[in-house]
Parts: sequence; C-alpha cells; structure tokens
Amino acid sequence: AARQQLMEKLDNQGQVCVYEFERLRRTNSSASLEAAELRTNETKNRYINVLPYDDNRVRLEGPSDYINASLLESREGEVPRWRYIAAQGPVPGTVADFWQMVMEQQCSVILMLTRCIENRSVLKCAEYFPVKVEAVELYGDFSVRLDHVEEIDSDICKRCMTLQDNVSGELRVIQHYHYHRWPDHGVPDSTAPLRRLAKELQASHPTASGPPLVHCSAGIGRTGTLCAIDIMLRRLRHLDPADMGGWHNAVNVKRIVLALRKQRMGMVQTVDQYIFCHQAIKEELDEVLGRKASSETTASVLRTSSLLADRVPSAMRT
Ligand code: PTR
Ligand code: PTR
Ligand code: PTR
Repeated sequence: AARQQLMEKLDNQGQVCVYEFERLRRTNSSASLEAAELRTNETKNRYINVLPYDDNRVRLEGPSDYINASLLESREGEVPRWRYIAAQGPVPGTVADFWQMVMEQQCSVILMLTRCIENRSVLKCAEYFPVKVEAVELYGDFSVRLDHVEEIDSDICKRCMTLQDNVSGELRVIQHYHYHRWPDHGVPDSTAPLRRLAKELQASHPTASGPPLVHCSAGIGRTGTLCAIDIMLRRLRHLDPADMGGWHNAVNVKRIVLALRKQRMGMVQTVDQYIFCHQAIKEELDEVLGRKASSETTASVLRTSSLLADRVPSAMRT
C-alpha cells in the first residue's frame, strides 16, 4: 500500500523504477570478500550475506584489522565530492572495534538509522553508547560519555558524546544523530526527516574531520538510501540553475545507486527504497523550485532524470 501511494505520487512513473531497479539488482560486483569471509571474522558479521569488499573495507590498526564497514567515495574529479563510512550496527562483540574505527578514521558525525531493538524483541544493533546524560560507559580501551541530548524533530534525536581512548588519552567530540522511525526493508512515511538529516549533516560536519559514519542494522538498505539522498542534495546545492546537464546528473538516482553498490553490496536494498530516493528528490525540487517556478520546471527536470532515461529518446532529454 505504501508503494502504491509512492507510485501514485510519482505520477505513475513507479513502474519504471521497478524495472530499473531489477536491472540494477542484477549488476553484481565480482570484488573479493576474503577478509569478511575468514573463519576468524565470522562472528564479527551481523548478517552472513552482507559483507564489505576487500578493496575499500575500513581497516582497524592492529593485528585483527577486520570490521564490517566500507569507505565510500566520489570518483576522482567528481564535483561535489562526497565520502561516507557505511557500517553495520555493531554486534556486542564489535562495539569496541566500532569506537576504535571512529577514533582512527577521525569521524565526528554518526548517523544512526535503526533502533537497537525492533518489533519488540529483534536485536538490530548493540547498545554502543550510554543512554543517560553524563553517564560514561567503557568499551574495551574506549570510554564514551553522553554529554547532551536534544530532540531536534519528533523522529530525530541528537546526542553529543565524548569518546576517549584510555590508552593514549586522545579525545574526540562526536555528534550523533538518531533517526528512530525507520524499519529495515521499509521506507518512512515522509521524505522530510531524511532530507532534514542530510542538511543537519552538511551543517554539522567539520571540514577537517574524517567521513561521516552512517549505519543501520546491515548498513545497506537504510544507509544506502540516506547516502543517495545526501549525494543528490549536495549536488543540487552546487548546481548552476542554467546547466541542464547538471540537473540531469544531480537527480540521476540510477547512477548514484550504481556507484554506491560498486562500493558496498546491496546499497539501497529494496525497490521501495529506490522509489523513495526519487520521491525525496522530487519533494526537494518541489520545495526549492516550487516557490519560484511552476511545478512544470520540476516535471521537466524529472523527465530528464534517470527515471525516464531509458524510455525518453536522447534528443528529448534536454
Ligand atoms: N575520491 C574522492 C575525491 O577525491 O573526490 C575522495 C574524497 C571525497 C576526499 C570527499 C575528500 C572528500 O571530502 P572532504 O575533503 O570534505 O572530507
Ligand atoms: N539477511 C538480511 C537480508 O538479506 O535481508 C540482512 C539484512 C538485514 C539486510 C537488514 C538489510 C537490512 O536492512 P538495513 O541495511 O536497512 O539495516
Ligand atoms: N548494466 C546495467 C544496466 O544496463 O542498466 C548498469 C547500468 C545502469 C549502466 C545505469 C549504466 C547506467 O546509467 P545510464 O543509463 O544513466 O548511463
């Protein structure tokens, strides 16, 4: 029913999405997964079928360097540039590894897109931070203090934390955004909170720090969707309004998802999430353009987007 609604909102272009996504799903990567498949690393993976590629997995310092996380990056020369660490929600045995990664990769923003427990009793993510303000929890060599909590939206909780490496004494201040209304394999009711989250990310991300860390349970479905939306919003902000090619590129969801999937398997996991990415960009365009121009502009931009790229003769695309 949710998909039906989304499709209707997309002016019956949802069918094109279904077709396009099926093709995307069949483009499998042949990249190797050796570290992830090592016997010794078996218990570090939350799901046996969601693993990071060797090429771009995040490596921990020390003898056992494995964590289920991937470094995702824009192509050389791509403008604007983007970078994320996409990770699974830690299992109880990898919480200390998770904080080690945050410290070593110099992350200062974490986006959490899952609850720790969903459907009453299903564990989706270990509790990796203290829940009481001013409380300190110890995870291996790391301690984490919860400094401050703020509800910035009915569905988004922002937490400020201080991470300390108890061996070196090094400290890091972390901004943690928790979107807690998004079940796995599904889509939220509205695209607004995620667009909001992407904007918070832009605003709060210090330029000199490491990549933002995005995670859900497996680190592919919800994480992929948020990354795709964030990339589109970044591109929109960089656009020269007269550059139709730029518009086309900015909203080419297919290309973006393909680029993400090359770097981590299954990014944007379901067709509903794929449709949701289109919906998000459409609503953002409506918001950005709607006030100034007619929705005809939105329609013409969308017509040139990937949504119809396969169907529209190239002469009609611009
Ligand atoms: N391959 C990417 C590039 O050079 O475009 C790597 C990259 C991406 C590097 C983003 C840095 C990036 O952003 P920032 O400097 O803001 O962390
Ligand atoms: N075994 C599960 C599956 O293949 O569906 C793994 C999985 C779990 C995949 C959750 C994705 C999931 O969603 P998300 O990446 O949004 O946490
Ligand atoms: N082989 C896939 C396909 O044919 O659909 C992968 C692919 C997807 C290739 C998108 C290129 C794509 O982008 P565009 O159609 O925008 O060039």
